[in-house]
Amino acid sequence: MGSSQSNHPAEILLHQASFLQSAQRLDQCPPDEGREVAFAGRSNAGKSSAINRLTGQRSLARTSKTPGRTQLINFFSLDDERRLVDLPGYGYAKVAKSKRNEWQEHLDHYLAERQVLVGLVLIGTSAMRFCPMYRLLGIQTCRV
Ligand SMILES: Nc1nc2c(ncn2[C@@H]2O[C@H](COP(=O)(O)OP(=O)(O)OP(=O)(O)O)[C@@H](O)[C@H]2O)c(=O)[nH]1
Ligand SMILES: [Mg+2]
Repeated sequence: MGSSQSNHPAEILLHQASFLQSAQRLDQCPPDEGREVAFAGRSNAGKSSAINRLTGQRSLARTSKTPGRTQLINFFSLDDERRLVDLPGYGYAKVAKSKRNEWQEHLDHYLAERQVLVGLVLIGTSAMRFCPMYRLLGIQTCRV
């Protein structure tokens, strides 16, 4: 991904992303209408950084060296009906176990119930590419 501007429609759309809202639970999410692509992966995998890179906005999604930075479900509007979603990580995070379990439960609900979730980008290390489970599930992997 280069940093130069292009006139590609997808890039124009991504670059106009703006923060919409955060939600702790499914019932606090925006109306279940339109389309969403969410970014998931382990804590500290680089989910928020990937959103910033894609949208060309350095601090749109908050990032940190400390695992467990994103604790809410964060929505970013691309236009009236399309959104990107920054999810809390799963696994290790530098927060109390009870709190972590709580947000993992909300995350599971979002993934299982959200009707407008049309895409899920899994951010991880290159080892993921060779995981038989992903191949079995038909999940496409790529290196960026
Ligand atoms: N070397 C390297 N570091 C990265 C990359 N992407 C993100 N980081 C760094 O990894 C750390 C975590 O990045 P985040 O984007 O906050 O990760 P996250 O998956 O959103 O983390 P949580 O919100 O805590 O789940 C930050 O210090 C980033 O600067 C990458 O591609 N390469
Ligand atoms: Mg994050």
